[in-house]
Parts: sequence; C-alpha cells; structure tokens
Amino acid sequence: MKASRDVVSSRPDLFTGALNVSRIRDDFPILKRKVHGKPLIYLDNAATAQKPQQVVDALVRFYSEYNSNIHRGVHLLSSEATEAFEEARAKVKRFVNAREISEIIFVRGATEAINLVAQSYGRQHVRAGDEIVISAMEHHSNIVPWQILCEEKGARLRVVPINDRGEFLMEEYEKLLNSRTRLVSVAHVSNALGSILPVAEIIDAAHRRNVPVLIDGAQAAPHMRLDVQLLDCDFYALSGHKLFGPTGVGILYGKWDLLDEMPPYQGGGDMISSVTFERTIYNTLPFKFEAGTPHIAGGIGLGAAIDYLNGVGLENIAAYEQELLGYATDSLSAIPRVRIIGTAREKASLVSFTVDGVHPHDIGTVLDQEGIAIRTGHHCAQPVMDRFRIPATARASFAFYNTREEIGALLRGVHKVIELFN
Ligand code: C6P
Repeated sequence: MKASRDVVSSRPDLFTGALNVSRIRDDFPILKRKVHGKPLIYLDNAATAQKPQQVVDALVRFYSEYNSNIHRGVHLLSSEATEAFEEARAKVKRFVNAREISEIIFVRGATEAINLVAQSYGRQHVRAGDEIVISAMEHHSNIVPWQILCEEKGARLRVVPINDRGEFLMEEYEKLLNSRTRLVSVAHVSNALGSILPVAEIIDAAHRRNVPVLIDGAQAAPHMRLDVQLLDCDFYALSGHKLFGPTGVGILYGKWDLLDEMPPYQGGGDMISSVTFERTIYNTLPFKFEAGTPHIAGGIGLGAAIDYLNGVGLENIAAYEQELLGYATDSLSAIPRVRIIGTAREKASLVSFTVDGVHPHDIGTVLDQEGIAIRTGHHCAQPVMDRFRIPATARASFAFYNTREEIGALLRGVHKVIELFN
C-alpha cells in the first residue's frame, strides 16, 4: 500500500494567512443539514467536534479497501492496515512533538488515558498516606480515577482551589505540594469554564519536588499547538473525537522512562512478546499498553484529522477562535440577566453562562428549536458547579468552522429565551 493513502493534502489554496471559513465549512458535510427546519448551528464542539469529509473518507477507505487486523497477519491487507495505523501513530507523535514514537499509546479517549496512568503508574507508586493533587476545575474523568486509587491505597486527594474568575491559584497549589505528593493531574483547559491552566508553571513547580505531572489535554488539543517536550509534562491525555477524529480513540503520551517501568494496564493479545502458563513476557512500548485489537479505523481516522488540522494550521485556528470567543463574551455579557461563568484572563474557545430565572436546560431547548446546538448541564464537572453555587450552565463551544453570524444567531436565541421566560 502507498503510505500516502490517508494523507490529506494540506490544501494551501484554502488559506491566505487567515482562515477561509466558508471553504472550510464545505469540508464538513454535517454543517449543511437542517435542524427543526433551520440551518444547523453547531456550538457543542467541546462535547465532540464534527468530522471533515477527509476523516469520513479515511474511514470508508479503511473498511472498503483494506479492513483487517494489525500486527498479526502476513497477508497484504494486514500489512496495509498495520502500515496505516502505525503511520497514524507517527502523525500523533509529530502533532504533540513527542521524542519517541513509542511514547504514543492508542487508547479509547482521555478518560481511558487517565485511568491507565492511575491504574498502572498510580498503583505502582502510591501508598497509604500519599497524596495526589488535582484542581477544583477537573472533569469527572480526572477526579474519579484518582478517587478509586486513593480509596484502594488509603491515599488522599488534594484539590487546588480556584478564584471567582475560574483561575487556578498557583500559591495555593505550591502550598499543597509536599513530600507525600506522588502525582499532579490537571486539565490544560477546563471544559466547564474554558480557563487555560498555567500548565508550564504547574509542571515546573511539581518537578522541583520530583513529582510527575499528567495533563488532561482533552479540551486543549483542538485549540492550540502542543509540544509535550517543551511543556516537559510526564503524561498527556487526548480524545480523538474532540480533535475532529472518530469517537472511541484517544492518545496517552508518556515519557518513555516512566512508561517503560510501568506495569501493563490490561492483559491480552498484542501486549505480550511470549506467553506460557508459567510466565508471560510483555511486549515493548507502546504495545505493552495496547491489549487486544485496537480501534484501527479510529486511529487511521485520527491521523487524517491531524493532517486536516495541520493543513488549517493550529496558529490560525487559535487566533480565529480567540476572535470568536471575544465577540461571544462581550456580546453575551452585555445582555441583562446573563451571567458568564468562568471569566479567566486566559481562556479557550467556550462560554459557559446562565440566564437569571431560567434553567439552562430550557435555554438549550429554546436554542435547539432555532437549530442551535449547545450543551447544558453540569458538563461532567459537578464540583465546578458547586464552586459557583449553580446546578448547571449553558455552554457554547466554538470550533474554527463557526462564524460570527452563528454567534449572532446565538445572541438572538438568548434574547428569545429572555422574552419567553420574562
Ligand atoms: N468532556 C464535554 O462535553 P472522553 O469522554 O474520554 O473523550 O473525554 C473525557 C474528558 C476529559 N477531560 C476533559 C477536560 C473533558 O472535557 C472530557 C470530555 C466532554 O465537556 C464530554 S463530558
């Protein structure tokens, strides 16, 4: 098979320094559909992003031309599939700027990546009385795996507080770090508030005490250029579906030395180099952590999504989304009865808000009738809701295919909500 089978051209014609959003939108077939008779306005990108045709095509090509299992067969289809899957791993390696390709582990998503570290590194290193540090704005996926570990080991979860803007309190964090701290695990971007955490400083402070750091990058990777070597994080977790790739595939990046010493997370095929009833010798990295048939099409689709993102350019995406965010924030804050939850100085492209006297679910239902998809609820971050003493928020989250016009429609929708619930 040609290695370039799934390489999407970078389409330089699309971009003239800034984004040509109307051309980009043509790549996303779903954006042409109607919802309740109105054009779809998809502002739920933090939950999952839409897929460009190039990703859909990569999946169709896999299933229609070379579907087979990987790392196993001697037949042509198997070697084509293996080559495409491993090429996708190489794309991820370059995307996050890992040092070694074997530091890239395919998992189901950010949730599984964090559970892998908790169950493997955590169970190996955490003892009774030890402490794990997280922040007060974590997704449940970066809380519960640590609670399970702490309960099993008699360890303690310490939580770095946030201020009323939703900003990480660095001084409080430094006070929590001590000789019992075994791991720090924080989000790069909060899914409920949009705050960008000061991860470089967080990592630096932990490393001064020889404490490794996991960064939950589920909400960061779609919006900014990543460089795990520059960050010097020890682990980084990603979800493919938020990165314009398929669901059911994600990435755990880990530093080679740490991964190499960690015990397997699950046992099964592919993670072994030999098995007898007496003894199993585990496979080398990254396969030691990839038991069973992986989501082959998903990995290949994620590779296609990365090609697409590289074509658009992460820097272009970040700049354009900051414009959208600024416009949405300014206009929503100017509407009476609207309160923005999460006003950190450094934010990625989402706005959580409430409308005084209206339950967020009602906001979501009214907007849905206008064809506008947002997420409402606690966003799997209940402690954040408790911190702001609210049950839920409405959350509009933007991608590079969204437009100012769509945000205009959101604003009109919010005005309609206010009229209806006067
Ligand atoms: N947040 C949201 O609407 P999975 O489900 O494994 O792909 O990602 C979990 C996850 C982990 N960390 C953060 C910061 C996240 O935002 C998410 C997923 C979605 O906010 C679905 S709950």
